[in-house]
Amino acid sequence: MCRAEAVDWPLEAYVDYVNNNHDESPLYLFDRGFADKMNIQVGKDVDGASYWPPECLGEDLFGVLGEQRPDHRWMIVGPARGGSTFHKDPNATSAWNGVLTGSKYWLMFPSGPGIPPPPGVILSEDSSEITSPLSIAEYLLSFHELARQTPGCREGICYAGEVLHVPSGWFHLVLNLEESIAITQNFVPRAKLPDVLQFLRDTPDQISGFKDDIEDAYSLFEDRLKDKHPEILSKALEILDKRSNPRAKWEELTKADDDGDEPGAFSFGFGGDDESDDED
Ligand SMILES: O=C(O)CCC(=O)C(=O)O
Ligand SMILES: [Fe+2]
Repeated sequence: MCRAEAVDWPLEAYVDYVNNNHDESPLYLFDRGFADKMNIQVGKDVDGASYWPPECLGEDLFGVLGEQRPDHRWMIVGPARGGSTFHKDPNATSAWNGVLTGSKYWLMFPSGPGIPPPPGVILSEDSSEITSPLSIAEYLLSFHELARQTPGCREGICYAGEVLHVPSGWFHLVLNLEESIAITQNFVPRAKLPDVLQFLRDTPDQISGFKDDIEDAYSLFEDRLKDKHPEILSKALEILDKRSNPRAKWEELTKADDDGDEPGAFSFGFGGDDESDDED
């Protein structure tokens, strides 16, 4: 059986559907259990592994959660015209998406404080809901031109053998240009740890993909990091602290330095140990 949207189908039935449908928005297969079902081993150090995450993307700090990590990998299969409407990936994770067969068109926008959502995408007040009532085809017909002229817009096509990085927080829309099979995996790189911690801590009602018995994902993640990567954790918490308390950042920039300036004397924070590595 495989999972296509809300329905479990025998794989043959889905393949039959892919080969014979003319739907404008075809059902998309998104199966998180594919590795077990197909007996595929994943991971560079795993015997007989079929694939592993691209090493250039760095570590995956959700790895500290072991079996308790939220859902993080999917096989994605669908016919031409299928795809994903605008969304951000869950829990402020980053992702990579490797195309095995076919090709996909990507339309992406960075996000950050003060950056509005892409044209035609409306967020609820707390940003928890994305209202994009249009199908991919309707979106592209009505908003594609405007989207392409919007600052920050990135677009491109990935063909078989190519892998795309989706940075944490970026909006993306994906369209299969032909029948495609892809594998995607979500991860937490060090540079985005503050974002993930902030998401888990401040928007617990938006957390998704954890098993039901995990009630406090933030504390679980923080405890595991404290145990396994205490320095990475404390650096991330320091960045978070400055974000939630801009005054602390200002005081750091203006505090007396060690070479005898008067307390309160202004000094520029160049070369300081600030958020400068909170970037990709
Ligand atoms: O349709 C695709 O391949 C993109 C999937 C995606 O964005 C996701 O899994 O979050
Ligand atoms: Fe995504």
